[in-house]
Amino acid sequence: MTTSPASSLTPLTPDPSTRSWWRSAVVYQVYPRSFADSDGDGVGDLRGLTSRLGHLARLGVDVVWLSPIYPSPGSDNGYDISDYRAVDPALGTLADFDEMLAQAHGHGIRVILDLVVNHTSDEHPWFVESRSSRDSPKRGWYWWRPPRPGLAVGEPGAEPTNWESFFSGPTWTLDEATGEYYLHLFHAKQPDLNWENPEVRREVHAVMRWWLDRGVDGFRMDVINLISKDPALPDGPPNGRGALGDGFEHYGTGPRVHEFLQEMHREVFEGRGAELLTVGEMPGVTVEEAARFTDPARRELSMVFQFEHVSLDHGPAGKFDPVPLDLRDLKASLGRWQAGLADRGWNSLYLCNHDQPRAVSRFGDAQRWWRESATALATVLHLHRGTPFVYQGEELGMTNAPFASIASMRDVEAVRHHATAVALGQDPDVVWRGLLAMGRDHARTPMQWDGSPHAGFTTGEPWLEVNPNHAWLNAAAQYDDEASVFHHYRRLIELRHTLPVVVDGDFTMLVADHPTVYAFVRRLDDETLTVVANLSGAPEDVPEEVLEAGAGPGDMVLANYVEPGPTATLAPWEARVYRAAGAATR
Ligand code: TEU
Repeated sequence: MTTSPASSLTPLTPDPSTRSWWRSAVVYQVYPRSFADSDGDGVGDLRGLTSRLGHLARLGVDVVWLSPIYPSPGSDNGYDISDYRAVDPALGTLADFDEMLAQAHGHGIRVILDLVVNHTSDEHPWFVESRSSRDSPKRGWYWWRPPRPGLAVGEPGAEPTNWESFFSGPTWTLDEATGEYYLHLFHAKQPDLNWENPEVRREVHAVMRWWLDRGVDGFRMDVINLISKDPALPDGPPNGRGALGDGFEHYGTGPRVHEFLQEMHREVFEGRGAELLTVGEMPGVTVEEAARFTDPARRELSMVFQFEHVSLDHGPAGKFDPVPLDLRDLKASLGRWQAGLADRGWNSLYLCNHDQPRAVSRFGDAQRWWRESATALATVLHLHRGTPFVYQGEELGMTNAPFASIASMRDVEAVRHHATAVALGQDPDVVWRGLLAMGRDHARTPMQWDGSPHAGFTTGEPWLEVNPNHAWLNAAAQYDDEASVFHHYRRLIELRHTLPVVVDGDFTMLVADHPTVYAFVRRLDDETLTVVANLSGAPEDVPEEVLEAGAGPGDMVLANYVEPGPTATLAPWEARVYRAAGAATR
């Protein structure tokens, strides 16, 4: 674990002059409203985060990514911003932010902010002015269009395109006062900014510089591959839900997105001395496109969040129609991304975040093999080539929550999906089961600090129910247990900070067709790291290919079982990491 005074946030790589520091970093995502509440209003805040920085320092993470902290009406829990240069009063003040930043830097932890600039809140002054009249100077800051030719304002199907929103329903809402529709790929309270307009780009750059001047170390950019739309706004293919269609090909990684990001790099990132961490969240991005976005020579982004591996268990009707995940599909997907960015670009590595169910519930066995599966999954993910992201509570093995009904969920995506699906005649029980498996609220239940009421998250009434299993599943219960999920994550992070092969080693997938064993080799010079994990609830033999590759003769540098079994077999959800230096084992 590396802690350094604020003044010397030195890169962690051996050769800081030529390498990007974030290649050896581990990022921890904080969802502020659910992390730690300091004033008893039931909502997490910045002072609460500051009071818990010691937890992050003990874990050994290098960067904190804060989900949005700006003023917001909260229609999408802060991903609908109404003022880019302030802190939401529910989360604190700019002074609280400055204090948190100084203390994080004091721990040697960098801070990146979530930048949501594909859209604003409809309560942002920019949109209020834009909607005020067709002649508003800010009319061109958003996407406004008249009804589809031949149809009257408000007539069904009069929306300018047939695109369906990520949050159900059309992506256009009629503004009665001006008789035009405005575009919102997400909620109607999240109007899309018009990035074709240079005034918009200039103001976004100014906002970014304002935070960087305050000491921020970079940004995670929300759906940044959606900012360039096909200006012709064509319809997409019908998607079977009424008159709606899939417009993704017309706004996903659109015609000018690389131009906009290279302009952002020139206008905001260059000439800042210390290298920034910039992470582009990119629904639907392909590995080929990601290589272009993250190729350092193109001066766009450090890395991207891709969605391929977290869409493998989506059924024919999408995310809320989950199907069992075949491990071979996961290995093929992650292996493809390892190969695709091996020589150009860089991977981010994640299994959960504020938009995904809890990893141990989704990919592991939270009932029978909770600790073993949480730590096995972490071992596999963290030893891939790329920058790992730990979502708050993942380091404790936090699980999905036992929500009783849609009434106990808060997420706009879930609430709208439930209403839309039931209105379309789908079986409410089936709809609910999909939400209970894949709803985003699972990741937003309050952080479980201890076994006290509300898990030590708040002294008030939490904004979202605390998972009852906090009674035993909490940070305090794990700090003194060296075999805990927390300490396994700490050891994984330590491994990344001490073994160059973890950061710079190549990647070779092994036994790609094995249905339950996940194994791969990392090699750097004459050093070999062999990772093997049994991602099932039944004992498995270690495949011969894996034994030969290095699972066995080398030193076992990490195991998730306190008493690892015999070399040739793996217990349920058992993971091991072997290191062989000197003559390559194969
Ligand atoms: O998420 C974009 C996104 O693709 C996810 O919302 C995902 O598609 C969604 O959960 C449906 O499966 C970003 C933020 O991470 C998310 O929290 C916001 O709701 C969204 O953008 C709009 O800002």
